[in-house]
Amino acid sequence: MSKTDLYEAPDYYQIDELLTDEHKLIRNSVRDWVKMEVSPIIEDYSQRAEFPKHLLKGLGEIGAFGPTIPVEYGGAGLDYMSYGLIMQEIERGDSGIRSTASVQGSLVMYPIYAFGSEEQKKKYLPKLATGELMGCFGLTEPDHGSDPGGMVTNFKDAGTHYLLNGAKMWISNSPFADIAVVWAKNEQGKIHGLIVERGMEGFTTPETHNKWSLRASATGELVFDNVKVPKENLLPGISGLRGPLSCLNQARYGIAWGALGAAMDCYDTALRYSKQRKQFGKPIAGFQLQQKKLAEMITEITKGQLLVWRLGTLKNEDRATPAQISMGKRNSVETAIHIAREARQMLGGMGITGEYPIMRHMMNLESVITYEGTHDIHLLITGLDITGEEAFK
Ligand code: TGC
Ligand code: FAD
Repeated sequence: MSKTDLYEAPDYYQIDELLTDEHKLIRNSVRDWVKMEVSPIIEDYSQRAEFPKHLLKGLGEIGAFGPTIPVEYGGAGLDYMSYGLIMQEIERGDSGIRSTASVQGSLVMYPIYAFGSEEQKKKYLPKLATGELMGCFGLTEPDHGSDPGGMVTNFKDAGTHYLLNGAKMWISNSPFADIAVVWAKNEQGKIHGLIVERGMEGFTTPETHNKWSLRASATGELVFDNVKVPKENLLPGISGLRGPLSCLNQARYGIAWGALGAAMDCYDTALRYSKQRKQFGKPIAGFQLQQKKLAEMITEITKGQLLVWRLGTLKNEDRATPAQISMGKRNSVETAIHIAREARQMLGGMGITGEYPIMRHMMNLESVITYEGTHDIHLLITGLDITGEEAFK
């Protein structure tokens, strides 16, 4: 199997000129790391449905865990453009590896940083930043996915500690995570975040098998059977559904950039293949129908690149609204999944093999279009934002 990564990033509108030298340096170093560490092994791990755990240290070193968390807590202290570029490059390699980074940075480190006590920040953040400690985020339940406000996982005040009961499903990183940020209702029905540590009695994390998507990412459940959670593990700075949903803003922002990375890889692969592959005596790149596909791909990628660049600018100025971030996530993933499907066809039979990354991206993106809010939920978020009329319920 060929493992040489010939990737050349498309930049049709010279968007590089909108980036600072620091942004380009960060982007290029992550791009090199992905070529060296991810591309050579990812197909095999994906085929075996195994998470490449040995990448965790490197992900910590390139600043993928909590890029925007301040340096005093072990983060990289970078801006949101850098964060986006890091996610773009990692997902160019594989959505599952980007998932691991998204969960760690946006869904575990962010809530501890934004809503945690000083003790919690000092205890967890520096180790999460290096990957020495890994985390997961428990919001979704078997009966409450798009509607997380209906959750039934709950905790009671038991005097010296809280008693946690319930179950979470579809949790990225759960099978190996050391800690879980879990969202549960108190006796008054108010949602709070709790840090649950592996090893607490009654806490188990069974793995979910037989996935055809994100096969190189570990997914599982979180099961709480009368788990005694110390009171100091409650995140003191937030209550209500706004808590977990504000973490999703961070992760959805990263996906808006990341999914475009997967799209760029599919386009680049299809373009190169079409110039080399000959049928009827000439490269298939010379046929109008193949050119239409490529022309549409680069157009959608370019529109997406401009959208996430603008979103990054707004995010740096703390002006990006949840609805704008939602649109970015939806648009990039839809763009990517469509490009992956078209690119796969351009490779003919070769497109279904692991010789090329396209089919893996295509299958991965079926999860990405579902998690962090499904495509349809994001349409409804935009619908609500522009009409003022809620259509969820
Ligand atoms: P609703 O009544 O609209 O809102 C409840 C409270 O939350 C506030 N809010 C937000 N705050 C910050 N950011 C956002 N994006 C927010 N959206 C809403 C809202 O203002 C309100 O605040 P307050 O103070 O007035 O109480 O809530 P709803 O129950 O009607 O639901 C709305 C809906 C459907 C949009 C929302 O629940 C939703 O986004 N559903 C999708 C669920 C989802 O995205 N789950 C993701 C799980 S995590 C995951 O998938 C990780 S995958 C990771 C990986 O591997 O990469
Ligand atoms: P449902 O909510 O049951 O939706 C089913 C269908 O109904 C969808 O098409 C949806 O769009 C549609 N629908 C639902 N409500 C409406 C409505 N009001 N109007 C119109 N259509 C509607 N969750 C976590 O908490 N942490 C994680 O780390 C995590 N990682 C994940 C990893 C993977 C690989 C996957 C697949 C999921 C992960 N999730 C995680 C869960 C993910 O966020 C949910 O799958 C997602 O929010 C959708 O919930 P659901 O699967 O229950 O689908």
